[in-house]
Amino acid sequence: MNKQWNGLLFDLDGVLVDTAKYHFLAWKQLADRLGIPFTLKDNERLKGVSRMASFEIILEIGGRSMTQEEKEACCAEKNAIYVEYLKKLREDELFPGVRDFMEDARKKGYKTALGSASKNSMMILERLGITDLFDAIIDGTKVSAAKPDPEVFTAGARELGLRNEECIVFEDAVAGVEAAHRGGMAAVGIGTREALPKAEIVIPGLNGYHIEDITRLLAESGV
Ligand code: B16
Ligand code: MG
Repeated sequence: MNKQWNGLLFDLDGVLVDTAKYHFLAWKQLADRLGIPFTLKDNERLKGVSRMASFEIILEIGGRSMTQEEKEACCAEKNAIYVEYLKKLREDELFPGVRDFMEDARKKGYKTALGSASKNSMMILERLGITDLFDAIIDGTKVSAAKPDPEVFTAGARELGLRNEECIVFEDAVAGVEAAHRGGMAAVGIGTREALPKAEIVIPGLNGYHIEDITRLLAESGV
């Protein structure tokens, strides 16, 4: 018998919208000021990683060290720049097919939650006009442990009133796939198999998919 899935947990950046490009522009502006070389390739290492952990990677690239106070000031400086970009985020930046996929799944009885590291999640959902597509919103302001710790997803399942095993996680980052597995959930990778070797299944994006396609692919993969 096929497994009964009841909850869908969505990462934000890289699954619903590309905010990574704005994170990059903001980090780049800070890195330039600090005289640290920072490239788009370096930015890949920051995906799914918390704000402070991202800055620590940038300091490591520059071979620099700072006091905790200085690091916090730099993170605040970067966030202020990032928020200015978010103020200009448009509804049409929502990835294609996301709204249809989620509305369809919700009509079919699935519960939905956000599971994002971003402390700016609420603002992003509001700018995209999709806040009401979620039964629960778990973001960086609500959890203390960052992915690959499963907290952001297990808190989502709990708020939906579901067991972890009933939930499917949609993730674009390796740390997020690991978080899903550590929480006892199945992971649908958004991206390429090369980038997400451990996800149960990988699709390029939600566009054109229905929830039945996902549960069928999961069943075929042996979950
Ligand atoms: P903030 P996700 C993550 O979002 C981003 O991928 C990551 O690059 C960022 O550092 C992190 O959120 C924290 O974001 O600075 O807005 O709190 O992929 O977990 O949705
Ligand atoms: Mg992500």
